[in-house]
Amino acid sequence: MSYVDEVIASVKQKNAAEPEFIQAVEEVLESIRVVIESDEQNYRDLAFLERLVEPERIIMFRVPWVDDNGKVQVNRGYRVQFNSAIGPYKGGLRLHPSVYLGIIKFLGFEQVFKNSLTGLPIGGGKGGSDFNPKGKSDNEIMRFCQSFMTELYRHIGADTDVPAGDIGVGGREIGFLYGQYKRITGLYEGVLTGKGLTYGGSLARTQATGYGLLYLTKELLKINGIDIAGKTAAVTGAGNVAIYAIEKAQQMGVNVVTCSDSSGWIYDPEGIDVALLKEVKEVKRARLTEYAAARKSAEYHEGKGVWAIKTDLYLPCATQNELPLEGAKALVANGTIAVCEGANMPTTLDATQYLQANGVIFAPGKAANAGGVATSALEMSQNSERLSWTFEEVDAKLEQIMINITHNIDEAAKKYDMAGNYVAGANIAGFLKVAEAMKAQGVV
Ligand code: NDP
Ligand code: 2IT
Repeated sequence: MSYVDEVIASVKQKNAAEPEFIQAVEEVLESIRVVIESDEQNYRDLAFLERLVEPERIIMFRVPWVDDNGKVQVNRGYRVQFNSAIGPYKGGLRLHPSVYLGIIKFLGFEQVFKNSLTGLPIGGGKGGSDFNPKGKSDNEIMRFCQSFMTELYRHIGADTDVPAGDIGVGGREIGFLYGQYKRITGLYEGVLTGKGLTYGGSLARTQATGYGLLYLTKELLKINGIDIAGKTAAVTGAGNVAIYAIEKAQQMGVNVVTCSDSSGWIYDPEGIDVALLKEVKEVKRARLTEYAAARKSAEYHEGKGVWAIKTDLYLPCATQNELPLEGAKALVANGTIAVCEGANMPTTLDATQYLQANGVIFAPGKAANAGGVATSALEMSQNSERLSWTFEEVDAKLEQIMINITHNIDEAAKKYDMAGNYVAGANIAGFLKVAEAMKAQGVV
């Protein structure tokens, strides 16, 4: 059996109850097969892939807190410190009832290659909890965050591990987490990113993932001889990534006609009203039914199915495995030009293969959504030098980083005779830097 196949088999056996982690590993290892097989004995002697797929450290802990009725609640907290070969662990915290170890491991594994692609010195990690923020009061959120940090603080630091936001963690949660870290340690340091602007946050971090997605999408279309202006797009999700993807797409002259949340989705042929969407989601923290109620041109549909709408671009920005094979078939039938992932692993493996086999330009999340973590790294730089850059300065750096990523994944795919396969390009380009650093640092 080839070395890659052996390691895939062993990952499946050892992590049988973690399908998302297996999915992420299988995709990466299949892509880098060509690199590994060019020097198989050496990689095998170094047990290189076994080390790549094993987190450096997994931290799991109890998070007890008291709800508004005085009842004690207990959640499970996680931090997976996956790989520190090229920098301190860096990656978000997710608060969602679906969180279990397999989700955090898949996200941490993806983060290793994504962070490498940014060209900045950040390793990969991820954390979170099965806590459900929906319907909780601000005080309940604060008590949860304080309890979570009361354990997490001892494992993180500005030069060791720097968490940030992800699903269910935005500015409010980062503020509560930061306050508790500072209270316990007495340190005023860049231990978290996505902070508020009055206490060390970076301008443009809020917008960065969504804006970055569009910078990459525009450049990728350009490489393929297509102008983004005048195109139509479907976006899924209605959170941080989706909102700022819609905003930037509109600035580029794209008509975005959909968005969604976990209850249903909006079709608004006149174009999503971003100001209204921000009011509903960022201010009221309400459901999309409120958007539909306030907007005449909008239709509301229960459940899933955004892929039924015919558009040129499809930008999934909600969660993992939201786009199944059935959706990919609908997109191909509708003549979709490109699918660029704002979320982490939103497309199932069979759907990805179907899209690629049918000529759809496909940008994987680890490249397309890297603008968020890249701007987090810019926030770390600003914290280290105790200065803040202007919005324009950060945004210009973000745009250049996304353009560089686009060309790097394109060139890596070409170099390994897989022109146009940006999944392979991203995995190979991300892997090579991590691999070189790991080899240089010996068996650790
Ligand atoms: P938010 O919490 O701000 O928004 C998440 C959105 O996705 C909400 O509209 C939510 O709906 C929907 N959603 C979440 N879970 C599900 C689910 N199981 N089924 C259907 N819809 C769901 O998170 P973000 O916008 O920050 O994150 C979105 C995606 O982007 C995630 O995959 C995240 O990992 C990824 N990402 C985020 C980055 C960031 O900087 N924030 C950076 C890079 C990637 P509802 O409110 O109803 O739950
Ligand atoms: O998936 C991701 O890249 C994020 N949630 C952002 C991580 C970060 O450290 O900014």
